[in-house]
Amino acid sequence: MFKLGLTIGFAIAVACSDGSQPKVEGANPDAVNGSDTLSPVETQKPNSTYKPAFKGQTRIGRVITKTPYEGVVITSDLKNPWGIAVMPDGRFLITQKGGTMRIVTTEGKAGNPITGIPEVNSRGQGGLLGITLDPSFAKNRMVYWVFSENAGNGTQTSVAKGKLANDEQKIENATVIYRATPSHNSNLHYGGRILFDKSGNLVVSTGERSDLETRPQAQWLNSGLGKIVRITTNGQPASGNPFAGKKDARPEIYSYGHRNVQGLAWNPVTGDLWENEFGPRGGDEVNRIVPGKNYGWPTITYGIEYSGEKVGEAKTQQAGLEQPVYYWDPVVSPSGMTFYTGNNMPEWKNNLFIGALSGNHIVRLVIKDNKVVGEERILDKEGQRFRDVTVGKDGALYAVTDAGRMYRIRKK
Ligand SMILES: [Ca+2]
Repeated sequence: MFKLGLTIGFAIAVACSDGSQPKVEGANPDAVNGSDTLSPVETQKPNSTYKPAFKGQTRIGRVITKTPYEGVVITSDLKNPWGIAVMPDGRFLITQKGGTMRIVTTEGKAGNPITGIPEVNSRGQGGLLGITLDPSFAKNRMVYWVFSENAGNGTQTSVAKGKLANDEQKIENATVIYRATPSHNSNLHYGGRILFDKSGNLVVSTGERSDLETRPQAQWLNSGLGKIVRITTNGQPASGNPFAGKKDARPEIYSYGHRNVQGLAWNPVTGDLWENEFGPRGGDEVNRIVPGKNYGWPTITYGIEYSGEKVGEAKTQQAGLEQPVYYWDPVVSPSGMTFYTGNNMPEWKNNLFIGALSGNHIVRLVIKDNKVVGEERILDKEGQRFRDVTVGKDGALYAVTDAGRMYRIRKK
C-alpha cells in the first residue's frame, strides 16, 4: 500500500512540476480487438431480471483499443460545460449550463463568457444545453441552441438562435424559435441536444419532464414532451415530417416515446439518426431513429422505478414499439455522443462514443449492421462525469465534464 501511494504521489508531482496536465494511459498490447470471447465491461448485478430481446442487446463482449492513445486535460476552466460545437477554424463553441458560452482553442485556451443569451432556468438539470452551428456559419455566424426556459408556473425545453458577434463577446439578436410545450413545474428531463440534418433543418431532442403526471405525454402526438422534433431554422415544422397533416398530431414530431434524450448523432455509414436516452433504474438506451416510430417509453422499458417498483406493466417488448439497439442495466447515464469520423485513430473509425455521467467514463461502442458488437470504457480512471464528446477538425476526440474539464483524446 505504502509503495503504491508513493508511486501515485510521484506521478502527480511530476505532472504538476513542469506545468503539464495529467495524462491517461490507454491500450493493452495483449488485447484482441473485436473479440467476442472477452467478458462484458459491466460486472455489477442488473437491477431487473428482464431478458434482452435479442443476443447482444446488452452486456456485449468487451473490446480493447490496441493503438496507444492518451487523454489530456487541455483546460479545467469551464463551468458546467454542456454542449460542444466545432467551429470552421477548429476552435470549439461550448455552452455552459449557467447561461453563457465559451470559445476554446484546441490548446485549451478558453475565452471570456459570451453573453447576450436569453435567460435560462439552470436549476436541476436545466440551463443552457445543446448547441450547433449553421452549415453556413463561416458566412452568417448563426448559432442554434437548446435551453430550459421559464414559462407559466414552470419551465420548458426551448430552442433559440442568434449571431455570434464579430468580437466573439456576445450573441446578437437572439430569438426563441421553438417551444416544446406544455411547460411543467419540474427541473428535470429537458432532453436538449440539437443537430442539423442534410436538408438544412434542425433535429432537437426533448424530455418527458420526469413526473408521473407528464410521463404519459411521451406517447401523445399532441405534446412536445418525450420527442425528437424536426424544425426549420425559423422553428416551423420541417417539410416531410411523418405526422404532417395528421389530425391531433404535432407536425414537428420526428419520433416519440422517449424519456430523456441527451445524445444525438448521425451514423456516417448509414446516414441514420441515432440517439441515446436515460432509463430510470436500469434501461439506458441507444436507439436508431426511424421517422414516425414509437420508441416505447413508458409502455416498455428495461428499467425499474428508482423506488424498485416496476414501471407500468413491467413490459420490455410490445408489437409496434421499437426495441433499443442496446441498453444498460445498471445505468451509465448517457449524454452527448458522436460517431468517430477522424483519421487520428483509424481503429476507432465509425465507432460510437458516448459521454457517461454516473458511469464516469466515455463509452466506446463498435457497431456492425446496426448492432453493437463490442463495448469499451475510455478514460474510466478519471472519475469525471462526461457530458459531451465530439470529433475535432484535427481528428482527435474532445470531451467536456461537469467538473469543467475539457479532454483531448488522440494517438500517443
Ligand atoms: Ca425505448
